[in-house]
Amino acid sequence: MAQTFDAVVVGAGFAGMHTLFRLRQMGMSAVVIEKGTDVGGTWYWNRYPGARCDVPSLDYSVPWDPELDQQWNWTEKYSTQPEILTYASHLADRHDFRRDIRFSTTVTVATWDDARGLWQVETDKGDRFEAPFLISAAGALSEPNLPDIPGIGDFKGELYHTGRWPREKVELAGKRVAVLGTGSTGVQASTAIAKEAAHLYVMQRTAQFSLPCASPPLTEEDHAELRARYPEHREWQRSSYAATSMNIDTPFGAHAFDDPPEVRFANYEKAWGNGTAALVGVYADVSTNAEVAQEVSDFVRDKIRAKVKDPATAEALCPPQGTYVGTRRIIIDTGYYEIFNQDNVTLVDLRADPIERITADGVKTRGNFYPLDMLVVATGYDAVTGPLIAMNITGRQGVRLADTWADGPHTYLGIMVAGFPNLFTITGPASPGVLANVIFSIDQHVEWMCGCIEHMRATGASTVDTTPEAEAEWNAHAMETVASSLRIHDENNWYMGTNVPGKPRSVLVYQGGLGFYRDRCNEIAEQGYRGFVFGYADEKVTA
Ligand code: NA7
Repeated sequence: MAQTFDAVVVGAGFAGMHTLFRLRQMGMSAVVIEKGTDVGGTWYWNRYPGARCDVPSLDYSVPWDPELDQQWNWTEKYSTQPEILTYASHLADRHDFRRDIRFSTTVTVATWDDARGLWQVETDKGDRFEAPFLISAAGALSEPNLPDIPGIGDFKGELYHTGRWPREKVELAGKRVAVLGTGSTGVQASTAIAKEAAHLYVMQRTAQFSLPCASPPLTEEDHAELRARYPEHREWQRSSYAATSMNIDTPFGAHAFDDPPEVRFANYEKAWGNGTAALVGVYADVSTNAEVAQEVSDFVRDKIRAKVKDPATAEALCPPQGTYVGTRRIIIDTGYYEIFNQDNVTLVDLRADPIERITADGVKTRGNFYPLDMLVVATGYDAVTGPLIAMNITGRQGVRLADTWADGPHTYLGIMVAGFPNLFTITGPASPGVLANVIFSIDQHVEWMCGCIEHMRATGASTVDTTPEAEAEWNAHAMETVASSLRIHDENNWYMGTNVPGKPRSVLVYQGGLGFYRDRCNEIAEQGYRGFVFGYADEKVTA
C-alpha cells in the first residue's frame, strides 16, 4: 500500500532541507528520501581527509534561516567538511527535519501516472510513495565516476572513492597510499594524506591549476561586521554572478589589456594571494580571451616552479599548454605543491607512464610498479545528470529520462523536463548549479519552484510541464552563454559532461551567472510562466 504525500523529495542535503522547510511553510506534506544515514548530502559523503569548501564560510550559509546567521560562528575562512556537516546537522535539529526524512533509503524507480496525476516512487527498502510532486534535491556531484581500469576489482588493499569515504576513521599512518586523480578532491586529499602516510603516490593524468587558499581563523569582529549587514549581503549574493565575495580591486567587466603589464601583474599577484577564485574574476576576459588566459596561466605555472624544488616534478605539475586557469572549476589548496618537496611523496605522471592495470597489491604502469596498501580514487562524478538518471524516472507515455537524454540533457531553465510533469530538478542540467555558490543556486531554485507551486494552487492547476520548444530555446541560450568561454574546449571537464567516457558533451552548468539567471526566471514567471504548460484536474477527466 503506497503512502501518500503532497511531495516526494529526494536528498537531504542543503537542497532537500531548504525544500522541506519551504513546503512545510506552505502547509504541504512531504517525505524526504535520503541514501545516507544522516543529513548533509555532499558534506555527508565527502569525509575524505582534507575535504574543505572552496567558498568562504560567511558566504556559504543558508539564507533562509537569518536568525542562525546571527548566532552561528564559523571558525575559519574556508570551512572544513566536519564543520559544514555539524552546521547541516544543527539545521536539521533546529527545524526538526529528521522526522520527515527516511534515511538509508535509495529511490529505485519513479514513474508518472498520467491518469491519476501523480508520481509513484519505489525504494530499495520496498517502500511505495505517491505524490503529485517529485522534487529532485539529489545534488549535482553525488554519483561517483568510477574509473574503468583493468584489474581494479583484483585490488586486495583498502580501496575508497572519495565521495564514499567510510564513516569510521581510516588509518593512514605507516601505509603506502596512492591518490588517483588531481582535481579539487585529489588535491585536497593528497595534501592531507601526505602528512600521515608512510608514502604517498599522487597519480596525475592531467595537471590542473591550483591556487593557494589561506584560511585564517575568523574572529568575533569578522562575524560582527557581517552580522550588522547580513540582509544586504545576502541580497547582494542573490543578484551577483556567483554569490561569493572575491575581494578584487578591478572594476566589474574590466579588460586585462586595457591595463599596462605592471598593473596587470600587480593585480594577478593580489588575486593569487587572495585564496579564492579571484584570479579568474580579476578581469572579465580571463575566461574568454586566450591571450589573457595564457598570460594568467603562465603566471601560475611560474608560481608552481617557484614552489617545487625538483625541476622535473615542477614541470610535470604545470598544466599542459593549451589549458587555462578557470576552464575547469578552480582548485584551491592549503599547501598542495609544497608536499612534493617531502621525501614521502612521489608524483606519478600518468601521461608519461600510463597505468596498465591494477593488481592485487598495487598499480602497474607501463614502466613501473607501485606497491600499495591503499588506493584512493578521486576520479570525480557523473555530474548533474548522473543522480537523476540513477533514479530510473519514467514520464508521460512511458518515456524514460535516460532515453530522452541519451544524446544529452534538455531542460527548461534547468528545472523542468518536457514530458515529466511536476518533476522539479533542483540544480538540474543547464541551471547555474555548482558554477555559483551552490547554496544560493539552490535558494533560487527552491524559491522559484515554490512560487510556481503557489501559482498552481491559486489557479487550480494540478500539473505543470514544459515543451520541447521551450527546452530548445533554453538550451540554445545556455549554449550561447558558454560559446565565448574557453571552457567549452576543455577536455574531460565535468561542467560539459566530458569527464565521463561516452557521456555526450552538453552544457551541464549555465554560465550566464546566477543574478542574470534569477532575473530571467522571474521575468518568465511574470509573463504567466511562459514556456510552461499547466493542466487542470477537470481537463484530465474529460480527456
Ligand atoms: P574532477 O574535477 O572531475 O577530477 C577528477 C580527476 O580524476 C581528474 O584529475 C581526472 O584526470 C582524474 N581521472 C578521472 N578518471 C581517471 C582515470 N581513469 N585515470 C586516471 N585519472 C582519472 O573531480 P573532483 O572530485 O576532483 O572535483 C569535482 C568537483 O567537486 C570540483 O570541481 C568541486 O566543485 C568539488 P583528467 O583531468 O580527466 O585527466
